[in-house]
Amino acid sequence: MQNKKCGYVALLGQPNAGKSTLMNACLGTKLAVVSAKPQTTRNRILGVCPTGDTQILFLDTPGIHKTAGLPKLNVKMTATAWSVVGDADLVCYLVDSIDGWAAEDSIFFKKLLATSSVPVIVVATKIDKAKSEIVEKNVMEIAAQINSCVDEVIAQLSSSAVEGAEVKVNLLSRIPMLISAKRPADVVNFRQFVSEQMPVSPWLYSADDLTDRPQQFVCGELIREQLFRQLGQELPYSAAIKVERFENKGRLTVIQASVIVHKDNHKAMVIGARGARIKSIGQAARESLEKHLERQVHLELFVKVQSNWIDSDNLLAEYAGLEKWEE
Ligand SMILES: Nc1nc2c(ncn2[C@@H]2O[C@H](COP(=O)(O)OP(=O)(O)OP(=O)(O)O)[C@@H](O)[C@H]2O)c(=O)[nH]1
Ligand SMILES: [Mg+2]
Repeated sequence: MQNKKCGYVALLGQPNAGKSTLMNACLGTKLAVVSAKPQTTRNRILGVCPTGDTQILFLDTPGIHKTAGLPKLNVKMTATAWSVVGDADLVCYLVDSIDGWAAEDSIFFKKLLATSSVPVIVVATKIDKAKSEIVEKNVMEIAAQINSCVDEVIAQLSSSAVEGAEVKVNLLSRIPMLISAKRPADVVNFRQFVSEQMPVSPWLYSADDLTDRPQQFVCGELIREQLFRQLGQELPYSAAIKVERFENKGRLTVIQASVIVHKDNHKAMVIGARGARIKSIGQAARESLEKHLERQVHLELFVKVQSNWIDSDNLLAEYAGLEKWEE
C-alpha cells in the first residue's frame, strides 16, 4: 500500500499536437478519438494507465486555441482544457516537433507557467517524422528551437515581474522531451518518466478501469471520429453525435444515434448523393464500434438539424457534454 503512487497528468497543447494519440499509446488501447484535423477532442477525457506500482491518470484535453469571434463551442473547449491544469499533479505541454514551436505556443505556455502550481514539462511529439537521412541533426535542431523559445518565455515572465519579486517557474526541464507515440520504446520511457513524478497515494480507480466515461460516451465519440475523417474541412466542427439508444440484445449491441448539424445544407452534405456519405460513415463507425466493444453492432444513424447548437449553453451540454457555467 505504501509503495502505491497515483496522480493526474494533464496533456495540454494546441490542436493536433498529438495529445489523444499519446494518451491512447500509453493506455495501449483507443479511448480518445484521433484525426488529422485540428480540434478533434471536445472534452476532458480521463485515461487510467497502471504502470508498475503507479496509477497514472491521464487527462486528455481539447486543443487550446484563440477563440475571439468563434462560437461558444470553441470557448468552452478551450476553457475545459485550462480547467484541467488545476486538477493535475504534472502538466505535459505538447508541441508538434515538425511544425515547431509557434507564436501561440509562447502565449499559452506563458499563461501555463504563470498559473500552474505543479511541475510542467514540454513534450515534442511526432519525432518519427524528422527526416530520416539527417535524423540526428533534425532532432538537435528541433530541441534547440523549442529550448530557446522556452528560455524566451521564462525571460519574459521574469522581466514582467514586479521588481524584487521572485519568479517561480515550475518547469522540470528547459529541454523538451522528444517522443513519438508510434514508437513503443518512446511510449514506455514516457510512461516511466511520468510515473516517477506521481505522488505517493492509494490508487483512485480500480485496477481494470479504463476511464470514468460511460460506454455510451466512448461509442458516440467513435462515431464522431468518422465525421472528422470523412467530411470536408468545415463541417465536422459544427456537427455532434447524440446516442439515442444503446442496448445489448444477446450477442448484438443496438446503437441508434443522431448526427446533429447546425445548418440545413449540412444535412444534405452528411447524407451525400443517394445516401452514399452517411452509409460510408455508418459502415466505418460500425467497424470501429465492433472492435471497441468486441461485439457485433447494429448501428442506425439519423441526421438532425439543430440550428446554432454550437452557441447554445443548453445544447452544448446536451450534444457535446460541455458543462454550463457562468461566463
Ligand atoms: N507520425 C506521427 N503522427 C502522429 C503522432 N502523434 C499524433 N500523430 C498524428 O497527428 C494527428 C493529430 O493527432 P491527435 O492525437 O488527434 O492530436 P490532438 O492533440 O489530440 O488534437 P486535438 O484533439 O484536435 O486537440 C493525427 O493524424 C495523428 O495520427 C506521432 O507520434 N507520430
Ligand atoms: Mg485530441
